[in-house]
Amino acid sequence: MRILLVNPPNCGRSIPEERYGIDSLKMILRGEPLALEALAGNLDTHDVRIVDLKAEPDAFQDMVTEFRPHIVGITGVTCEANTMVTLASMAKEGVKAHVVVGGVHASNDPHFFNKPDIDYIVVGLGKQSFRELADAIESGGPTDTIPGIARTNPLGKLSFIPRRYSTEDLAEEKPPRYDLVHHYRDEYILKSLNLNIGLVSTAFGCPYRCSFCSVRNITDGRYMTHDPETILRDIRLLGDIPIIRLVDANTFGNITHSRALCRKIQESGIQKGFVADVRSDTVVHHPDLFVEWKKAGLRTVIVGFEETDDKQLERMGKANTGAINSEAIGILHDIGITIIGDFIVSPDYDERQFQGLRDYMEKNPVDLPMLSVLTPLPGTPLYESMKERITNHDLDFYTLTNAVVPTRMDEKVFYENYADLMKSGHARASL
Ligand code: B12
Repeated sequence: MRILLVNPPNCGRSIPEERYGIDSLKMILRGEPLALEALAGNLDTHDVRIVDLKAEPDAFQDMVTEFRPHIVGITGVTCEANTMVTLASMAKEGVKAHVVVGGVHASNDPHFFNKPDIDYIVVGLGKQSFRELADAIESGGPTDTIPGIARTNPLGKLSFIPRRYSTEDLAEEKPPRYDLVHHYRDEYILKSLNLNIGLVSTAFGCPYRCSFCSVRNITDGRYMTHDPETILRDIRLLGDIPIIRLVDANTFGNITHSRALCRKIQESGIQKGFVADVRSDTVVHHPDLFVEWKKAGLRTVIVGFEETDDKQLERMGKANTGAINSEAIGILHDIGITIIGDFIVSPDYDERQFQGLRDYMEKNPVDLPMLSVLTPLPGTPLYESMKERITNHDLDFYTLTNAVVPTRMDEKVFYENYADLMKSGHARASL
């Protein structure tokens, strides 16, 4: 069967830009669609293509007309969900393909996609389940008994058999089809260094339960790792690309695995610059691991500091403290690993709290601070606790740079503070 996998274009709307002309917050981000490459890897008996609309925004219609896919699979995060539905309608109009959606939003809020132009919703890890679905469609077998896959039922309720995710769902023996995006490679650049960047998965899910995070539902709370040999294979498949982003929600969630992977990379002689997500308490409890990883090529870590105040961290279920965050910054500076620090600004912030964050960032400088606005993403515990307060339900605004509940401060002043803080952080950026 011909299967077309679709990465939506950069989408999302910006309140600060639309209402107040503050255009410095809108993010245009690009990276290869690893989810689609991974899915394609396990569809090896089918004819698969990937269209990346972030790299080539107008290519969808022509690709559908020319390739005439039997199945169109669309991925997407929450701010892309409306666009995914539009793409589904365009696919149905064009070729009457079976339309399948999957990814972060589908895993967290499958009911959103229970719509006429969508046929199947894949919840959670899809490398194995999508393969089962494609094979069933091809053979005319039953498609409503595959765990983790919902057949849409727009006039009624959505029901499906939950999937018990296991390492089988990782289908490790089938590598991602990096070759399918070869023609987009020049678009996948780490802007600050003007270097090509490639994505590799080492782990899925996360052992922690932060209330704002939507990674949990992708594995139903399980944390699973790829075998170090699989990871080495994937790094090698990316050829001479100098920077490798390990895309996991938590690359160092299993210390034994992290040590084994680090050793393997060192022994292999692979010379790359690695970027990975890490918790600050992992750095504080295992500084020697980061000394070794630095030798293996780890140049930058992305750390979710989130908040400066312990009570707020506790409310977020972060299981961490401000003191540990500060200690980790010191350790990483000493080792010489650069830090991208994620902080979350609450719509409830007042002048004093903005100033508190400004002061914290002065005292504990990171190389690139990234600030997002606390957003109750559907499917998360945070959503359940904030849903009564939400006044903006248009998912186009769920980019993590908009307040979807009323701000405590005057809205314009809130965004001015937010933009100002981001700007001053970026002015000193030194990645
Ligand atoms: C790499 C990445 C990106 C890249 C590339 C994404 C792309 N497709 O082009 C870039 C840099 C472009 C990006 C952009 C953004 N991202 Co991003 N990104 C990630 C990251 C780090 C890894 C995703 C990944 O590749 N995982 C590896 C693959 C193999 O796993 P997977 O995606 O889960 O895919 C599996 C299943 O979900 C499923 N599946 C996925 N898609 C499909 C499709 C079909 C048809 C099927 C059947 C199955 C299926 O099967 C896959 C294999 O098992 C995640 C964090 C994380 N660790 O998940 C955040 C994450 C997905 N991003 C996030 C966000 C918010 C954004 C941005 C809005 C920017 C921001 N403010 O952070 C923008 C959105 C773009 C836009 N403006 O329109 C959030 C999403 C939260 C949400 N609910 O919306 C995440 C979870 C991080 C976070 N902050 O919590 N991102």
